[in-house]
Amino acid sequence: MIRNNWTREEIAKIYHQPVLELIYQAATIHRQYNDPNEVQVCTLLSIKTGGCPEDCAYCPQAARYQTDVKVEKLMNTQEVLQKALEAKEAGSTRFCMGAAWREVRDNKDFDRVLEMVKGVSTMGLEVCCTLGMLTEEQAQKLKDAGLYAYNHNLDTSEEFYDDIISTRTYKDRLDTLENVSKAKISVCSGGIIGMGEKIEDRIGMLYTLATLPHHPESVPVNALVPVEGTPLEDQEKVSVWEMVRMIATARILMPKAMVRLSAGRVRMTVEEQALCFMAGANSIFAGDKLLTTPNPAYVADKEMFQILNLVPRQAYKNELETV
Ligand code: SAM
Ligand code: DTB
Ligand code: SF4
Repeated sequence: MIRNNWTREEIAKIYHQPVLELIYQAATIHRQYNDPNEVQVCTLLSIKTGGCPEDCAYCPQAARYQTDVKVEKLMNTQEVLQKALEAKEAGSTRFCMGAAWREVRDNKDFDRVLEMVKGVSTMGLEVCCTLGMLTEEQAQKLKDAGLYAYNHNLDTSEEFYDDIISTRTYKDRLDTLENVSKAKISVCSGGIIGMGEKIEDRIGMLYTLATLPHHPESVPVNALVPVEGTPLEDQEKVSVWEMVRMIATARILMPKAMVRLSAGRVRMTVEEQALCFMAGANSIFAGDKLLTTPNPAYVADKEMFQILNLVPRQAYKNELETV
């Protein structure tokens, strides 16, 4: 049964179970709704890097922090389409283009992004974008160009949000998600752990996601990648058990969502990632770079799929199942 009326108390109870019980419960629910051997392989590309006016404390692309990220203007459409083709040939079924923007503006750059979306969608890949805040009209334009999904993370709980970002509000984030939904674009929204938040904040974020009118179709769970020069550069690594609890709880609350084991895999062993898949994660980002930070190499992930007997998930599977 899919529920949108979870309470924080219920979520806390799920989250705080003995960890093996939690994994078992999540794994059981996972099997009822998804093929547990299937993991979607996605590729990220930063189409416009760095120089962002926002102050997200975790982000190496914020202009105000001194990091190693080199500012680059919006890529050419042809170059992006070439990258998408390479991703497809390497086995990805979803291609996500990220821009270090506060929000989309109605200008030539946006027109170019619409061109990219058109091109990638004709390749049969699930096309996703993450471009910052969107209006309803902009969401509709993206939809018309063939956009399948839009990523816009809540990042953390409403209460902790102000400690991480001051240049926009939690409500702004939720408004963008609503605009995306209204345009009938698949919603991808999750967050980051390891930023110094309390467990209640993790529960708070899951509460907001799981009580939206419709659960996001996709929920990325990121472990903070601490980057030198950002305010969070010295944050300690989160334990794999914290990742597992977060993934398992997301899986139990939102049984049909794609739960994505996102940033942070470079610091995890195959055994640790296996626990995450057991707990209900069913997607990874592949390729040796996320947007600006390192990620495991294709060959390492290929080997992991072989060891764990995982099979890559086909594109648009949800759509195919509902027709
Ligand atoms: N600028 C757009 C925005 O903020 O919505 C899109 C790109 S932004 C880089 C996409 C997401 O990446 C952020 O919401 C955040 O959750 C994640 N992210 C950024 N830096 C990260 C880091 N150092 N570690 C983990 N996740 C990170
Ligand atoms: C998400 O939740 N994680 C991905 C994707 N959505 C866009 C991005 C992770 C970025 C990690 C930091 C970097 O590589 O710049
Ligand atoms: Fe800009 Fe997005 Fe990074 Fe925030 S997360 S600084 S909005 S690129």
